[in-house]
Amino acid sequence: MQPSHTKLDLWKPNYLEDIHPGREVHVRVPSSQLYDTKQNLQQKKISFKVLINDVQKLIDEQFVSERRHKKSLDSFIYTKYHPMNEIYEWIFQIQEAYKELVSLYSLGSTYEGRIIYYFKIGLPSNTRKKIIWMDCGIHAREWISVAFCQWFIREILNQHSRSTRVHKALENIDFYIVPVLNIDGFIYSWTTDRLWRKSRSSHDNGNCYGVDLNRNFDSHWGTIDASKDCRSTIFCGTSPASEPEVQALSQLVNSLKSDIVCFITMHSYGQYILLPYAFTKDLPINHAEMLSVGQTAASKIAETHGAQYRVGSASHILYSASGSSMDWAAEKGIPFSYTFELRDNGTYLFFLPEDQIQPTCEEATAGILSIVDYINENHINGVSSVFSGTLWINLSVSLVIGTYLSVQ
Ligand code: 0X9
Ligand code: ZN
Ligand code: ZN
Repeated sequence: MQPSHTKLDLWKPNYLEDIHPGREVHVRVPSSQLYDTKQNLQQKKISFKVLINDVQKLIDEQFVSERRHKKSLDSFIYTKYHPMNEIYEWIFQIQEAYKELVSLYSLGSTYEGRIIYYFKIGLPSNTRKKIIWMDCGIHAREWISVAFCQWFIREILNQHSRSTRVHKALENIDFYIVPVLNIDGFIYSWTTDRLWRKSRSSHDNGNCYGVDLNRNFDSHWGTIDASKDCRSTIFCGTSPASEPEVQALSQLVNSLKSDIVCFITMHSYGQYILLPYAFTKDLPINHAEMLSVGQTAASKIAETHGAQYRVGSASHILYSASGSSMDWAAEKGIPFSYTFELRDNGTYLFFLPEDQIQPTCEEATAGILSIVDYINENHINGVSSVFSGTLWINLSVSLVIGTYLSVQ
């Protein structure tokens, strides 16, 4: 028999050089070569087994079953972690299902060219609205952060018609929410390395990958708790905003700056509500107010399922770090800027079990909605008219009465 010289498709191992005596080899054989190949192997006394009879059939079946199982938004499970393709699908379904409240925009592209989407969520208004910013998934392995953005978005969209509190917020405020910022890293944490933290940009001629996007912002860039070594997990990049993901976020936030009242970035783990500054022990001028609003949020969190969150300036209660988005936002003059470090407190670390997604998201939603309430009532809702006309008179009357009663 003539040996055939058809190229076979090697599946395992990947390289011919890695084929060794005594080890299994998986190979795809074209049907036209099947007879010859079998004869060949038998002659050389190489034992073999057919693993898959018809590869194409299997691919076709999977394709059909995947399409058949394409899930509706109603059946989306918020208490599970979802890979990026499912999150993209979810993003488009949310846009379709809540057209009156939601607009979907592109923030820009990741290093590997994926579109970073953000939602603008709010009710139409004649006056210029204030903005609350939220981003999730800046660190790849912090999966609960990504699950939280999805949960929070569903919550405000569902509650809009049920709760006057959420409805009021959506009248005065537009939420700008980025469900996953570091998409390349997030995907890499699903496919290759569950503990990946950074983005996936290539450095040192492809010898190392990724930048810690929370060290890449233009706030004391590259000074404290940041590395210039691309192998480090806290590599801060080659210059401030060297990364496309950070550039994209910075550009949008800069253009909206005067309307953003609150900037929240979601992380895990440790159970903290962190305040600026992360870089220095100095505090922003409105620190006391930001702290008390944060403390109220922590008490709402504790009321929900008992979880204890610590509140304070990042460099006071955690550690100092340069290049964080929280400091960058605060330095821009955005009045409220927080970093949330979600559950847990050191048991499961980045592997927070799925049965904790619901309590984690419920309590964090309660905390964040208390911040939203506070801002809406004290910094937006008719604040400029409080001291005008009748309101001022009512206020002075009640003050007088109060004084009178207390004198008695
Ligand atoms: O180090 C970070 O970027 C954040 N913590 S995480 O574990 N999610 O990576 C904290 C950022 C806030 N700043 C400081 N703690 N300095
Ligand atoms: Zn409505
Ligand atoms: Zn983080």
